[in-house]
Amino acid sequence: MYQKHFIEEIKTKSAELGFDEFGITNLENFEFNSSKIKEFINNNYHGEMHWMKDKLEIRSDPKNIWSKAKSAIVLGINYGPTNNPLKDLKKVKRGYISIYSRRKDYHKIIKSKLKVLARYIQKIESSQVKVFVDTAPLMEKPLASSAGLGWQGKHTNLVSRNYGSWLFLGIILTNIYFRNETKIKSNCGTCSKCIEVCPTQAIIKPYSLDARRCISYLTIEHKTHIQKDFRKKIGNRIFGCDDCLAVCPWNKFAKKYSDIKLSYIKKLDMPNLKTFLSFSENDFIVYFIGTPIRRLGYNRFMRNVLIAVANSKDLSLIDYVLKKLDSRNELIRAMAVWALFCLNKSRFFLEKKKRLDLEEFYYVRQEWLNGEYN
Ligand code: B12
Ligand code: SF4
Repeated sequence: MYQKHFIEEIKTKSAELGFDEFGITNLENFEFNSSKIKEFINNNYHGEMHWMKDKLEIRSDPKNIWSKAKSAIVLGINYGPTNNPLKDLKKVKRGYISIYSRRKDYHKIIKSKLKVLARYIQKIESSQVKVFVDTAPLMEKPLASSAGLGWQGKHTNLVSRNYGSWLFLGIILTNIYFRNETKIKSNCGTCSKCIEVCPTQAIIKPYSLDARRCISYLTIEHKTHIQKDFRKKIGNRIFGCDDCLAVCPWNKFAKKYSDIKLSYIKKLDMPNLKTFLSFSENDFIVYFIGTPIRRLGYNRFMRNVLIAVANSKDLSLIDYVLKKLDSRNELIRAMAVWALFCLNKSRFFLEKKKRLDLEEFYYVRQEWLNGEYN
């Protein structure tokens, strides 16, 4: 009875702080998830995210990150968009930034709220707590599912009855033992919209994502060249992808308003590709300061912009692309070659004559050489 009252108090405080979803789970019965993450790593689905492999043992059981942990208090914040983001993908002269990143970095906002809630819990009951958002080796989605916030959809993200697929997650681990609240069973049924919509077929079967194929991974985590097969499918997406979330029928029940929307940054809502092409490294830093895009770094950002430019069919961008052929960074140079090839073949061959013999870098040379066969 006491525990029920205690949980109600934490729930009320979490709502006051702006959290939309709340649940508690103890850390028992995690074996299924441990075996699945091992399978994920064995299949190399993590690609260049070596930190996932390096911390596999810790990540595979929440008790490994903190041996005293007995339960997880799981919080969710709705970041559902007011419009259907799939429509933005048709605006090919503009860059698509995924919905979660069109705002101040959510990590900081959620972490500060978690800390306030953690201190509140400690005031009620003397206990130890640790807070986590995203970056620690902890499997947040399975914890959210077992705390009753929703279920892991076939796209692998957590789906909530109240907010659909648009929820950020945050975790407080505590040494207090809680009995488990009711877990929600999967409500995906026969639906497979997220699997079908994925442009790169990254969801290779229900509940299983090969991150190496995921546009979110390719544009955010992948540090080197992006394979040619994926470039057209990336379209105008320059940071992340929302297709599998946006198509989920459970979004129609999603409530729209959330506290985190207060930090929405209007200029990140479908900005012009032309503006970005003329950015210097310093312009990039100033423009994206305090947003998740800043962490991408200038070179990868420009790599992504040039892929979107290649797909834009906007011939007015050619002069900007030509300038990028002189970039000192080979990642940028390579994608400038590709963009030129896509926008204007005759100019491509003209530039190739002048530049190929002078080019030292293997990947850039490949772009000049392979262009002919596309
Ligand atoms: C690595 C990572 C990525 C990688 C890999 C994604 C992935 N699906 O693994 C990449 C870069 C691709 C990525 C992309 C995105 N991410 Co991300 N990411 C993470 C991170 C850091 C770890 C995820 C992880 O552990 N993956 C490993 C796999 C093996 O675990 P899993 O996905 O839970 O897999 C389970 C299922 O496969 C399941 N399973 C397998 N078979 C079966 C069968 C059945 C029947 C069932 C029920 C389950 C099941 O078992 C596995 C273990 O439970 C988390 C934060 C965190 N610390 O947890 C954020 C996190 C998952 N990302 C998040 C977000 C928002 C995104 C993006 C939407 C961002 C964007 N717009 O671009 C996309 C979504 C892409 C997608 N469809 O997953 C949110 C998701 C919130 C939510 N509502 O679920 C998180 C939780 C961050 C946060 N704190 O809010 N991400
Ligand atoms: S789109 Fe369909 S299959 Fe995918 S998560 Fe939503 S309900 Fe489940």
